[in-house]
Amino acid sequence: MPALVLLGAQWGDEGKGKATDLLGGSVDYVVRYQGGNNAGHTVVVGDQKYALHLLPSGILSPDCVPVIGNGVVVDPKVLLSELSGLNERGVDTSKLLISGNAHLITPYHQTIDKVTERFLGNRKIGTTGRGIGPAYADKINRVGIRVQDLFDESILLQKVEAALQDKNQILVKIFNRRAITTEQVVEEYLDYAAQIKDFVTDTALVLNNALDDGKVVLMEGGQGTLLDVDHGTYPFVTSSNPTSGGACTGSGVGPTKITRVIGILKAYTTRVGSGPFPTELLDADGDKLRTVGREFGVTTGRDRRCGWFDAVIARYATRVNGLTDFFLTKLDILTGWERIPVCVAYEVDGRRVDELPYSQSDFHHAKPIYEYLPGWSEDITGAKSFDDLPKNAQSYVKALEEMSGAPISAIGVGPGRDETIEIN
Ligand code: 2SA
Ligand code: GDP
Ligand code: MG
Repeated sequence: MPALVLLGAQWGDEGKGKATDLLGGSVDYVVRYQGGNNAGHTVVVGDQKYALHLLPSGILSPDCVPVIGNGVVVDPKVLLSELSGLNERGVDTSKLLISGNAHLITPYHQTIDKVTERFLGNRKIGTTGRGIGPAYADKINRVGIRVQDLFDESILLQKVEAALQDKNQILVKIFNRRAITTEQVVEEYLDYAAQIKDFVTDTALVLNNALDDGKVVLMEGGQGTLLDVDHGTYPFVTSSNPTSGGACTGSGVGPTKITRVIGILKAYTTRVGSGPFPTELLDADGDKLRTVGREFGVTTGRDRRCGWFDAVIARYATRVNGLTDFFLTKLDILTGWERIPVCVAYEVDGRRVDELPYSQSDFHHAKPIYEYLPGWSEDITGAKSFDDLPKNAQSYVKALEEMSGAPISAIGVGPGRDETIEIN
């Protein structure tokens, strides 16, 4: 099994951190390929809970090499504080590798992210405010600063100066903010350079050599399919490609090396930030899902919007990612409902629609068409095999599998590593 991809099949927070950690013991490298510290991946090991933002979840598996790929945007301040936080808890982070081609997030990116949101008013995206979009904008606009630029002071100076020219115009003239000086940024970033130098390398070369040597590489997505800048609910998306194609561009590993693409799928649906969400529950049922499922942002602490499972989205994720299988997560959170609605299709302007509408307005108008599946009341957190699940929980899983277009190979029944049912 050479390279595999693990990604979010919905709007993020499906439980990717736990799934990556679960596979961590059997893989040699875990690679983040997009996003940055907007991500919040929770891993529970025994009685210890870790919230990872920029670091790949494989950092908690001692034999695994964690890699920050070229497709990631790196905030070095956050990186260093995340590393020291883990070190204080006894986690060895010395194996970390960071691509010299990854782009840097700077304080001006964060400022622009926050003030842009403010100016958008009720059209705001609901970003995490971490500077992700502005950093990717600079990358595409070819004025970004890369990790490798940190190690040549004169290049760093030139690049920061060039990048700040238009930023300062915008900050001062449009947003009425104080200008940022080149020296300020360079001084701060040279200090980070010294601290991260030993981690930086040509990660694409390392990964391809490892694959040639028969090693196993797991590429871990941040956010989710519907937050993808190309395939998601644009403009209410993040500024990168969490979908499987992004794993190739964001790591430098070609598609012919990938043999498995796992979609992490929550047994219901959540979303953070603005944008359409057909099965969203704005009532007591939504509050119940949020409370029981502890659906709060790992990075920002925001309430997550909650709703029922949406099979149209799951089928779409299967299609655009070429999924081989799903891990179904948080089935335990659905315990206690008499019947559970599942969205099987949409009604758009009086028509039944079975596929995700590509038109933004149609998706905004989409109303869920529900089927109602019988619920269960037994506690399932101790279930070790599929047969341990109550019959109605088994039927729920089977129904979701049939509707979603790919087999379910694991089921989460609790946040812990061992609270997982593997299906062979
Ligand atoms: P950004 O900051 O530019 O990436 O925001 C753009 C949209 O992407 C959404 N987004 C996320 N959605 C779910 N989870 C994310 N990570 C954190 C978590 C979120 C948090 O694990 O809980 O703590 O709020 C994540 N990161 C980005 C974001 O909500 C915008 O809709
Ligand atoms: P990620 O961004 O996809 O890694 O997911 P988050 O960490 O943001 O959110 C998922 C939350 O669900 C975390 O608190 C996990 O510990 C938790 N979790 C993951 N799988 C399960 C599960 O099967 N059952 C329960 N109850 N919690 C889970
Ligand atoms: Mg998350």
